[in-house]
Amino acid sequence: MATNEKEGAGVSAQNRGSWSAFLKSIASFSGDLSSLTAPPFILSSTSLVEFSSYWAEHPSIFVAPAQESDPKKRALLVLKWFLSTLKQQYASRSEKFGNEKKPLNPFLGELFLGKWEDEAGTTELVSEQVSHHPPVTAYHISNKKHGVYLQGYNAQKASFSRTINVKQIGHAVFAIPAYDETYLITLPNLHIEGLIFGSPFVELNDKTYITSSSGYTAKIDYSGKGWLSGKKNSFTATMYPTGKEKEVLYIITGQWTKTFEITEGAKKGNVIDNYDAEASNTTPLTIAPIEEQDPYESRRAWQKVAAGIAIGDMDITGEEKTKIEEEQRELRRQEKAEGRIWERRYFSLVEDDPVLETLGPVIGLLPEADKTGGIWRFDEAKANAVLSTKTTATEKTELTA
Ligand code: HC3
Repeated sequence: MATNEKEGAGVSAQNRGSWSAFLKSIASFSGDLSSLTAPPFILSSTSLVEFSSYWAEHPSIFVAPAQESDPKKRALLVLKWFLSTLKQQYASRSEKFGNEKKPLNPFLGELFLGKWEDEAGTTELVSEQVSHHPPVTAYHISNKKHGVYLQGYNAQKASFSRTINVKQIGHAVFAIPAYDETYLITLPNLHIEGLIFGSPFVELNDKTYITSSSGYTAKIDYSGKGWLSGKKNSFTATMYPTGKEKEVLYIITGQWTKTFEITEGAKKGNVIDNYDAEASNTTPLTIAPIEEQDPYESRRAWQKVAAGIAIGDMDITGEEKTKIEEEQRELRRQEKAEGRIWERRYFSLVEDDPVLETLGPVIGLLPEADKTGGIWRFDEAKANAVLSTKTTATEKTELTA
C-alpha cells in the first residue's frame, strides 16, 4: 500500500484517532444520516437546505430550453442542463474543501432564499425544510423572464456497509409553460468514496431518468473509477422517444466533473455539441444580508453555530445547536397541545399530482410518499401571501422614515 493510501492519510495526525473511531462507528450504524455523529473537523457550517441552489448555478443553461422551438432539441437542452448541475451538486464541496463534510441538519421551516442575477435575468430560489422526521427539503426555482420553473423535494435513506450508501427519495419537475411541457426528473443514488483515507467524496451509482410530456426520455447511467478501469464521475446518457429505447436520438458521454460530448444518433463521431464543466463559470447567488433575513432563514438561524464551527470551538457549537433543537422541541410541544401543525411557508401537501401520475409510470418512479411525509408542491398562493406581507412591511418602513 502506498503511503497516501494508508487509513486516515488525508487527516492531520491529531484527528486520526477520532477519524478511525468514526470509521468503526459507521460499520455498526443504523438510522438516518441526520443522527450520524461525525468528528468536529468534518462538520460543515452549511445546512442541507442550501443544497437546492446547486440546481441553477448556471442560469443561462437553466433557461436555454425555453429559447429552443424544436421539442426534440428542447428535451436535449433539458438533459444538458441536468448534467451540468451534477458537478455543483455532488463535487463542488469536496473540490473546494478537499473533502465532503457533514452538513447541518435543517430544522422544520428553515428557509434558504436567494436570486441569481445575470444575462439570463433574475432566477429566484426558494428552499424550505418541509419535514424534520423524516428530513425533507423542498425547492422552487423560477426564471419568469424566460418562463422556466423547477420544483422538487428530496429525502435521503442511508445504509452502511463498507461505506455510506445513500438512496435519494424524491424527484424534480422542470416546466416550460409556454410549450405546455413538463419533465419529470429522478435523483441519483450515491455512495461515499475515500472514507478510509479521511478524504470523503461523492460517487454516483446506478441510473436516473428524465421523461417529458412531449414524448422524450433520457436515461443516464453512472459509473466511477473501478478497481482496474474507468474514470471518476463517468456517465453515458441516451435520449430516445419514450418507449422506444433502441431509437437513439442522442448520446452524451464523458465525466460530469470535466467534459462531455453530445452525439446525434447511435453512431460514434457525429458530435454536435460539448460541455466543459471546469470552464463553465457559475453565477453567485445573492442572499439578503443576515440582519435583514427572516429569523427562519438558514444563515441567520445557524450563525452562532457556524461561528463555533469556524473557530473549531465545539463547546460553543454544541451549546448553540442545543438552543435551536430545544426551541424546536418547544414549538412542537406547543403545536401538539394546541392541536395545530407547523404551517409550511411556501409548500403544501397534495393528495395526488398529475405529472407524477402521467410521467411516473414511464420511468418506474414511485412517489414513496410515506418516506417524504407526502407529496410536496410549491404553493403559489402561499408565496404571494409572503410577498404581500414583505411589501406591506417595506411600505410601512418607507412611510415612517
Ligand atoms: C449524503 C450527503 C447529504 C445529502 C446530499 C444530497 C443528496 C442532498 C440533496 C442535493 O440535491 C444533492 C446532495 C449532494 C450530496 C449529499 C451529501 C454527501 C454527504 C452527505 C452526508 C450526510 C455526509 C456524510 C458524512 C461524511 C463524514 C462523509 O461527510
